[in-house]
Amino acid sequence: MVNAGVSKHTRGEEGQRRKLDAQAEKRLQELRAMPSLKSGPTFSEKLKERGISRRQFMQWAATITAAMSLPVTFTRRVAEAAELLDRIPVIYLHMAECTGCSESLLRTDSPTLESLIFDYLSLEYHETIMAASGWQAEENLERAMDVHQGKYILMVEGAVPAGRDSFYLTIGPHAHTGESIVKKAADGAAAVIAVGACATYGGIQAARPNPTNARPVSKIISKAVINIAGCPPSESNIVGTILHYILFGTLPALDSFGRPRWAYGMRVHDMCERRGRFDAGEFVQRFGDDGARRGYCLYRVGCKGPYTFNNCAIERFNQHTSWPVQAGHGCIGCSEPNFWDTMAPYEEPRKDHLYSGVFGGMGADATADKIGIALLTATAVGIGAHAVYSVVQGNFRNPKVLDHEDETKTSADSK
Ligand code: FSX
Ligand code: SF4
Ligand code: F3S
Repeated sequence: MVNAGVSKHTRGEEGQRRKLDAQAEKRLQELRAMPSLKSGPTFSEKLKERGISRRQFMQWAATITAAMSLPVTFTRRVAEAAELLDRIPVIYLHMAECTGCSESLLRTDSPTLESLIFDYLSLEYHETIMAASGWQAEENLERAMDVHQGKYILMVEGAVPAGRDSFYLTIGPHAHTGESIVKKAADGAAAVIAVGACATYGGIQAARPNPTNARPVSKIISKAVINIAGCPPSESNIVGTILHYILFGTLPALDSFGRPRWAYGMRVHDMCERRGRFDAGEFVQRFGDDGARRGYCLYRVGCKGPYTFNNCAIERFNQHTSWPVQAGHGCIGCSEPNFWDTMAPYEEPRKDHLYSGVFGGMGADATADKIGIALLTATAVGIGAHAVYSVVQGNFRNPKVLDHEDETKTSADSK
């Protein structure tokens, strides 16, 4: 009986894999038939220029394939999708933000494959890196929206200040408002991606008292928005999301806060290298104490990893070298809605917060202080094996991004 059940399940998984494979192959065929939108070196030439071997590139493709919860057999397709990135135009807008999201991707002393891939994208408009300014820049944006109507990916970094009278944040010589630019650009977009905490949930601009009435992109437009959360998000999550769209031509599976499940499906706490310390009850009591030197858990000095969903413990930042907890500070919950308000104070535990949807409503502090390994390791169940089932999204509506009246909730509550 058990064997019959397993084989039925395996057959279902195999059928799902074949369906995805066929979807990816159909999409790749369409992309191959499209002309390159870029002049200059080909992808292979760019790899060579930067001293990256084909083997290194394929290793990277295998890693990002696994990160996206795709079966390893998709590696070749993911690699080809990267090589065909220059077929899909991208318009990248900046609203109210610090540009840290672009910096996360671009400012490395030895460029990663992620930054090479970003460079290879057909970026039709990106204020930080384009040469044009003033009238010419505005014309470039208008032309890109016109020529690529209905085909481009719109990426937006930053919150959209809607003001009290919709006249905050004007950009360019015609003083168009940020809000009107985002709306117009979203109208002609094939897909809309919000990059970073500000574009996804409002970020620091929307923190109390939110003087400019800053809004997330999903509250400005009615189209579905893919939210790449984080302040900033990692280069892998930005590039992986673009690659996923290029490969399948559809939205990835999203959680209830619009985040791709492959990147934000797991709690920081469940992938943290200090988790053994947490389970053993070994906590840093003060920054700089002996526990800090020994790499103990940072929960008591405010780590919000137990409430936060992101893959940063695995993907890391700065060419995958480190992440906040590794550097010795707790997670501040930067990929969660309204985290500037909901996760403060950042260097103290949130004593009042309960996991209403996790561990049967058990309090996080009770978990940290009293609960042992058995309960906590149960959360690891469900990673990987069935992830292929949910890599692409069916119907999707923008999530209800929390307003301040809801702000005591985090996404841990809705899991
Ligand atoms: Fe926001 Fe991006 Fe934080 Fe900054 O621009 S997500 S403030 S790191 O960079 O939008
Ligand atoms: Fe890691 Fe923070 Fe969880 Fe401790 S509380 S195990 S430092 S994520
Ligand atoms: Fe952000 Fe926490 Fe990761 S602060 S980068 S979600 S460790």
